[in-house]
Amino acid sequence: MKTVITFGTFDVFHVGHVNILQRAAALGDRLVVGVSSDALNFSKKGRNPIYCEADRLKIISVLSFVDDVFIEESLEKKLEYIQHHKADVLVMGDDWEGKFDELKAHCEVVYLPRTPSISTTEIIEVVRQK
Ligand code: C2G
Repeated sequence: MKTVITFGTFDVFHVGHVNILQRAAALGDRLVVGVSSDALNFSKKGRNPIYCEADRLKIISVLSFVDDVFIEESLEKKLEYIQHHKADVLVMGDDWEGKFDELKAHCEVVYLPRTPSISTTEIIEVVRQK
């Protein structure tokens, strides 16, 4: 049983999120997703997410290719989460390329290319302008 773990805020859920989660799931038998807490998102992006952590967690948890979800409280706790969930592979989007290479001592680390031309930030901008 190969377990894959990935992380993200997944705010205003869109097809780029679907694509990376599907590709992550295809790398193993079981996909576990850490969803950033509202506080972690604020510290990373300097704004509150549109959807609160409970709603973002619920959306990810009902996806057919996701097996388990949890709230990610801190970027520094990646190793703890990997060990707790017995993950064999860490998947991150390539906007994080190189950032988690030190974890290669504990599991496989794979950076997947982002889906072009879609982001939560751009969706928020477009909706604001209407
Ligand atoms: N993503 C993607 N293509 C897009 C947009 C996002 O592949 N067009 C991917 C990102 O690369 C990331 C995942 O979708 O792997 C979630 O994206 P975000 O919600 O923006 O995640 P982020 O806030 O970067 O949180 O511990 C790390 C963080 O929790 C990652």
